[in-house]
Amino acid sequence: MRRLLLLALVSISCKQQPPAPKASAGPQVREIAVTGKGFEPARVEVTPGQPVVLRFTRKVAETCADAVDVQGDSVRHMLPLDTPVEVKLSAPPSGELAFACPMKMIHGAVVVVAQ
Ligand SMILES: [Cu+2]
Repeated sequence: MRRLLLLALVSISCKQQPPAPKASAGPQVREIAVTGKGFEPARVEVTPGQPVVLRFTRKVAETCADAVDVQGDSVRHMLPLDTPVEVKLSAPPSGELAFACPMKMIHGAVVVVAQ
């Protein structure tokens, strides 16, 4: 009984602490396909201030999204058919980062969500 009570107290005190940043956690990888509908998903959620990898894979030949521009990244990333392309970035403290095809007709966003 005493041990159960102790466990309960430990779990309560753990919940009251602010979430500690996971130092050992790798980047947040988000898979994004380019299909006939555009980017899928068109919105991905990430944790503030953490490294992010957007892994784009173009799955259709007929699309104007054969490359992607990501806000805050000066490099245009070509998207060869069926080839995963990783775009590394750091999530801002809040807000969104837009991404789009070079003509800005097909777009999406990385949305920062506080945990
Ligand atoms: Cu386009």
